[in-house]
Amino acid sequence: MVGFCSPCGGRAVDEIVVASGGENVYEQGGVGDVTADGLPDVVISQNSPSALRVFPGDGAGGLGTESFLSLPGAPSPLALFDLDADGVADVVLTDVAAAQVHVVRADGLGGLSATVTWPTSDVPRSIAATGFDGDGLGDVAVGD
Ligand SMILES: [Ca+2]
Ligand SMILES: [Ca+2]
Repeated sequence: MVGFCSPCGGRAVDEIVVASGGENVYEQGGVGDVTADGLPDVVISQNSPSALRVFPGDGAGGLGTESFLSLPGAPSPLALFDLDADGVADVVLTDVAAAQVHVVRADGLGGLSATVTWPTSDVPRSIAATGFDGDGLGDVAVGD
């Protein structure tokens, strides 16, 4: 199916449908290169069961075999940025059930590992990751 992307100036884009597989509840998606092949990948948070799913882009409009990482709580909004400066996008996710943020490191080969969890002062409802202060290190902002 072809759709039209308003933020892309109305260019035609292909629509890719990722089947939920029944009882899975997808929360939010993002795009970034977590497989370090120069091609964008689709990243989806899922909170029933709680997990992060990564579908590698094939560069031709399709998606390859997914990587799956079980996470505690209820992962919801996510953001992608290379937080450890290894050239591979990493994923940060809010956990609305436990009021915390998970950092998931991608190894660039399809592997995912939850490396750090930070508590938040309230239920995190939005998240952004980039280099905010120009020191060369990734920063994370969380909104409640
Ligand atoms: Ca990729
Ligand atoms: Ca990285």
